[in-house]
Amino acid sequence: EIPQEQWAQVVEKTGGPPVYKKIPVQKPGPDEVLINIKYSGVCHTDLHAMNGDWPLDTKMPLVGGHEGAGVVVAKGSLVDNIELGDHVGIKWLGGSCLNCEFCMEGDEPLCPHALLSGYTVDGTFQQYAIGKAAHVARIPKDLDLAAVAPVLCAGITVYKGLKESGARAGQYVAIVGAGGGLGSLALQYAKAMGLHTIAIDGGAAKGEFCKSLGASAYVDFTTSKDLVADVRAATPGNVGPRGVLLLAVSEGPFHQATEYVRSHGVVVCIGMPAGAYFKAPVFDTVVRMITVKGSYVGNRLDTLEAIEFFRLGLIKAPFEVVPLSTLPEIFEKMEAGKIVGRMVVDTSK
Ligand code: 8ID
Ligand code: ZN
Repeated sequence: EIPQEQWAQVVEKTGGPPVYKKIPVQKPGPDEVLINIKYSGVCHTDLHAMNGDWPLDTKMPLVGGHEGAGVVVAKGSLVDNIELGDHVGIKWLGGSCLNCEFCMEGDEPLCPHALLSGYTVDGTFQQYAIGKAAHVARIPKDLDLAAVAPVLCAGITVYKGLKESGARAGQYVAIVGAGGGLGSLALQYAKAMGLHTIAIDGGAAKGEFCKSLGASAYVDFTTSKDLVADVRAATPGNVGPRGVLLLAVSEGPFHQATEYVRSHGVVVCIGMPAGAYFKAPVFDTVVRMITVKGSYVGNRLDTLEAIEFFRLGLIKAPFEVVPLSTLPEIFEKMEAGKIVGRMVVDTSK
């Protein structure tokens, strides 16, 4: 029984706050499914979207959210590979044309016609969300939907970022913003991939948390007197990490990364602080052969692989489940950098 109306968190103007209210349930188009979202992770991107931080407009009013896990309750006439009752997830990349050069190459996040869940189309901070059948993530039925939700953006993104770093088993990677949502999953994926991690974040609580997730060292940016030296000192021979995953929502760490990354290492930009620029010294970049690159979510195969790591029990990053109605408070805690790991909302409350 699909209701006519449902609860949702709706951003009605840039800057927010989101308004908890009843809105109509949409009907799926021919190539779409309607999903009863049970749980959704809350990503810092949702806060950037509400605040209008980026040079890309959101739809407005907007239902945010792009880490939604739930059950298919209706489908369009062209959908023949998904059944009612299947468990699926809505991720950041809601849809793409599947015909352009980027889609053909498996780079669908780069598709010029990409639909962005919770940004250019309504997302998962509602009880019933629409997903394109070609792009929803398949979730095996025995998985806990609350626990798997953060994998749908944070997990896919950091798994892809670690692959883009080129680091191999036995090598060191620095995870900047390691105590946050993406960071806590990055520590777990890195460990599962055989990589050693140096966690960088602020405060003792996040330090203990990062260590509990397997970080070989923790550097506290709020107390370190020489962060570059401390990060290097955490690698054998003080040469610095092979890869750096920049997940912090702050510009400063981007510049530090080019200083401590190992020569011939790779700096991967993932966090997107508002209005930030990345400045790297040309001399060092050349003579130390440093690579700087961006990494943007992941494709459908990255999605499948990231979920498979989770299914195998290799990813257990802590999360806290709270009612969907409390989203404004989650955003306040996030803004203050006070969330350890990921918050997941239960759409039934
Ligand atoms: O595809 C992508 N590239 C992608 C996908 C998903 C998310 C990018 N993102 C972006 C988000 O939009 C956001 O800008 O990644 C960033 C991190 O998202 P998140 O993990 O959801 O945010 P969080 O949970 O708030 O964690 C951020 C952490 O950074 C730490 C904070 O303490 C927090 O733990 N941090 C900050 I702020 N400044 C720091 C610093 N100077 C820092 N850690 C180390 N050094
Ligand atoms: Zn996200």
